[in-house]
Order: sequence, then structure tokens, then C-alpha cells
Amino acid sequence: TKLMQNNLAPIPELYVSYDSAEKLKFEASDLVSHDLTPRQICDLELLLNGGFNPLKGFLSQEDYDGVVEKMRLADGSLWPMPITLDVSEEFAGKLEVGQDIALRDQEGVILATMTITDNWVPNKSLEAEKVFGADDSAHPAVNYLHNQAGKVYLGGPITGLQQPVHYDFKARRDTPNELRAYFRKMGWRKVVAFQTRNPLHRAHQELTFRAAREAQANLLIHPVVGLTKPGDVDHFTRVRCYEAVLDQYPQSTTSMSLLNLAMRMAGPREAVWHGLIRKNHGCTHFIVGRDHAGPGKNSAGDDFYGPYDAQDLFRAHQEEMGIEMVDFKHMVWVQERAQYEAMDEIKDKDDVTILNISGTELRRRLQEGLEIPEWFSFPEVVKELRRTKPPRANQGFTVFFTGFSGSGKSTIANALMVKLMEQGGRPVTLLDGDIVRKNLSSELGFSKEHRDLNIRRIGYVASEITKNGGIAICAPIAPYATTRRAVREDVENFGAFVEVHVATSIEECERRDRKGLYKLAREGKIKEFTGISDPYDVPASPELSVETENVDVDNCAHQVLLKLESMGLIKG
Ligand code: PPS
Repeated sequence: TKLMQNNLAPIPELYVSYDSAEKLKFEASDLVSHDLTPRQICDLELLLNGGFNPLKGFLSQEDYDGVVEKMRLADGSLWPMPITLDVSEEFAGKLEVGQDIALRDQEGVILATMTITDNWVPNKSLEAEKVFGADDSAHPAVNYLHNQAGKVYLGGPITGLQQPVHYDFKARRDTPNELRAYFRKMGWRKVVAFQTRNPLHRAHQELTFRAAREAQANLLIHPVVGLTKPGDVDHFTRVRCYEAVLDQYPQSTTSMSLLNLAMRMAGPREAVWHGLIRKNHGCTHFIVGRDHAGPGKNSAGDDFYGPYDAQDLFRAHQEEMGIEMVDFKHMVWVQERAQYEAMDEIKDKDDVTILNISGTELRRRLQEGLEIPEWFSFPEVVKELRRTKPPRANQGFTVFFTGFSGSGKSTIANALMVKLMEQGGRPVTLLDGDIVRKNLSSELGFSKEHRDLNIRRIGYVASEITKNGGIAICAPIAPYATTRRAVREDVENFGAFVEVHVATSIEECERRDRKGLYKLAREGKIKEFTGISDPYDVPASPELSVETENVDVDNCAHQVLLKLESMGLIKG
């Protein structure tokens, strides 16, 4: 390998001076404002501080087309990820090219202004295919693209007025220029960066330390604390874990800094993007592992990318990027020698005991409160993880019933609530369709928009209950699969989400017609009635599906209890 060294001159930022910022802030109060989403705030921060150098703002249409098609900006520079400002059609319709807008954080503070040069409706399916490899909403970024991002993109240069504010781990966050200055001061001419969104265990410590030693470089642990994959360990817990691991490296060889990046889980393209970002932060080498930034399985149950696609794409571009790839060694514990060794360097594989714990197995052990051996992780790390993720039987969770009106959701939900209260231990809240519509959603009707709003409110309350260790039982119709998925994601940040399809057929519901609503719906007196004149997406893979025809309520509720027990959520 070539012995690359870093050039630690400052890189351009997009902030104006303090005095100009004060003046601009005053003037900007007259501008049309856009309130940035959490992901856009992450993107803006890295645009402003040079982390996304050479970008000077949100991509123009020409740059976007080039990035999507061939990973290049209009001027030919390599850039693999569309950094776009997505907004609603309604907002975009009010704007003209050449106009300045104010970009505000979620408290309304003006962070930057942007001069609009481009305002267009992107072809999202094409973006999904080209950038993420498939137009498949099982991919978190494709799901975001279709179901969360606005329909229109705005492009144009930005002017930074102030840095996004962080209240947590301030001392651990560094801009590219702060890191460059640190490396300069310390005389670190070669730096290996390690990207991660997971807690570090012993194998990671070994692998990163070796990578740095082999490159004769210093080591930067550079974890992402912006947005990661839904369901990941929260960054507060992770940073406490990282701090514990940092003590395990030889002093003064290793540093840690937090990166406020919003990941896209785009595998190969993401690896190249990560490399460019680290280059901007003054690093010379970057560790790329097996299935780097992989999004998990697609809707057919296969991996989105090949395990070494990310390494291949990175290798093909490293010269141009000016940052060298260090490939990941698969570290395993060799019991007889009581040490970690690289799997492909072990000569006597048949004569020794090789141990490893997969991510899935670790989650299982944490969930069930089982032993996690010292050879696998550091006691301080395990303690932190157990503190935030107690065994499942002590965590909150949500049971989400869905089905037609009159399918029996409320009755089963009520029976389940009583059975859970009989067991005791955790507070139980029932968010029945009718109760919610009375207390939280009394102004809403049954259009798609209103139903979605209703379900998102239920999801919000359920996720708060789950976070605080309670049991939320929801029983709305919830006809739309994408909305149910959004609720699942909200809840799974904090605990289990158990979707129960009450699979009573529409014919049976209409035959029972307990509230007389089906009759009215048939007569056209109730419009948009689910199953009669409005759609219902049958759940594709609910945790449980219950039949109510010829089965009594008590038995249905009991089936749910058994499911909860098998998932480890309640004790048998
Ligand atoms: S949704 O789609 O999830 O927001 O619906 P939900 O909040 O569960 O409310 C459904 C209850 O409202 C009554 N109702 C209707 N349902 C479906 N379509 C139309 N147009 C409609 N109008 C009124 C109905 O009694 C539902 O109650 P349940 O408990 O499901 O029978």
C-alpha cells in the first residue's frame, strides 16, 4: 500500500462571519421559512462545516441527475449520495427561482439561508433503483424517500448563520476543521477512521487497533450519532459504551469523535460517501467491513447488496478520493490461546475452539437476560446495554390490533387488557378506536389523510407508553400498511411491536353488523366505509392473525397471551 499522508490545511466552510450572521439573521426574519426535518438538520450541519465538501448547498437538479445516474456532480467530481432538500408541493408552489428562504431548526432558530436555483419533482423510483439498488420499501431509505420525504426538491447554495445546537456530548463533537487542527497539533499524519452505528465489543477493539497498527497510523473512532437504522441502540447509550471502550486502547494512539450524520444504509454508495466524509475530516484510511452500511433483507428475504460490494466500489474509487481502504478482518476468539485472531490467519482451525457471538445472538441474550461472556465484551459495555435494554419481560411493548369494523378488535383487546392486569407488573393502557376518536381525534373524519393522522397519534402515544415501560393495546381499523409500518418504527425504537390481525372476513362483519353501520354504508349513508367503499390492506406479516369465526373471545385473547409469552414479553 502507498503510504498516504494527510494534508491538514483547513477546508472551506459555508458559515459567514459572526457580524454578518447577526445582520443576516435580522434580515432573514422577513424570508419565507422552511422548518428542517431531523434528517435535513443532519445534512445541513455537514454541508455547513465542510463534512460534505465539495457541496455548497442542497443539490441542483443537474447535480442530482449526475449523482443519481453516475455518482458524479455536474462538474465531474465524485459524489455518491443525493443531498436534497425535500419539501411539500404546497410549499414549493409558493416559491420562485432566485428567491432566498430561511432554514430553521425544530425550535424555529434560523440556521442558514438558501437561494433557490432549482425547484423540481424528482423521479423517486429511479432514485431508489440507482442509488439504493431497488425500488423496494423494505430498504429504510427507500421507505423514507416514498413515505416521509416531500414530493418536491429544492436546490441551491446555502449560507450558514449558526451551527445546529447540540446539548449532549458537546465536547465529543468536532467539525472537520477541529479534527484537522487536532491531528496537526498531535502530529498525526496518518489516521485510520472507524465508522460505526453499533456498540463496540472486544472484537471491534482488536480489529480497529490492528488496522491502525498495520497502516502505521493513529486511530479515530468516528461513530454516527445522527440518524441510523430504525431499531438501533440509541446514541446516548452507545456513546457511554464507546467511552468505556476508549480506555482499552493504548493511550495517545486513539481518539474518538461523534459524527452527526444521517445514514441512508446504502451499502456500496454509502461506503464511498463515508470515505469522502472522513477524508474531509482529515483521515487517510478508512475501515470497510463485510456488508458495510447494509440495510438488512429486501422484501423477498435476500440481502440488498453482496457482502463485498462496498469494498469493491470503494477500492475502485480510493485513488480519486484520496483515502485508502483498510479491509476488515473477521476477528474470532480462539479459546485455547485466549485471544482474538483474524479468522483467515488461523492455521490450526481444526485443532482449536473458535468462538463468536453474532449480533442476533447478542440481542437475544440481552432480551432474555442471559450471560454475555467476558471474552465477547467489556463488562462496562454489557452493563450499559443491560441498563437501557432490560430483559424483554421488564420492558414496555405495544399490541396493535387491526381489522375491519365489527371484526372483534375491541372485545379481544378488552379481554387482553384484563388478563394482563390480572398478571400485574406493568401499567396497561387501552387505546381503542372509539376511545381515541373521542379523546384524541374528535375533529377527524375518515379520509385517508385523517385516518393516517389518527393512527399516527395512536402510534405516538403507544410509543411513549412503551418507552416508559408500560403496555399499550391499540385497536383501530388502521387500514393502510404504510401507516402501520410507520407506527411500528416509532414503537420499535423503545420496545416490541406486536401486530395482531383480527382476520374476520368482511362478509362475517357485515352479517354481524353489531352497530348497524354496514347497513348504512350499503345504503350510501356512510361514505368511505372500510371494506365496503374504502380500502383495507391485509397485513402481510403480522406477528399473529386470529380467526374469530367459531372461536370465542376468551380464546382469541389467550392466543395473544401465548404469543406475548413466546416473544418473552411476559413470563409464563
Ligand atoms: S381508522 O381508519 O383506523 O382511523 O378508524 P378507527 O379510528 O378505528 O375508527 C373506526 C370506527 O369508526 C366507525 N366508523 C367508520 N369506520 C370505518 N369507515 C368509516 N367510514 C366509518 N365511519 C364511522 C366504526 O364504528 C369504527 O369502529 P369499530 O370499533 O372499528 O367498529
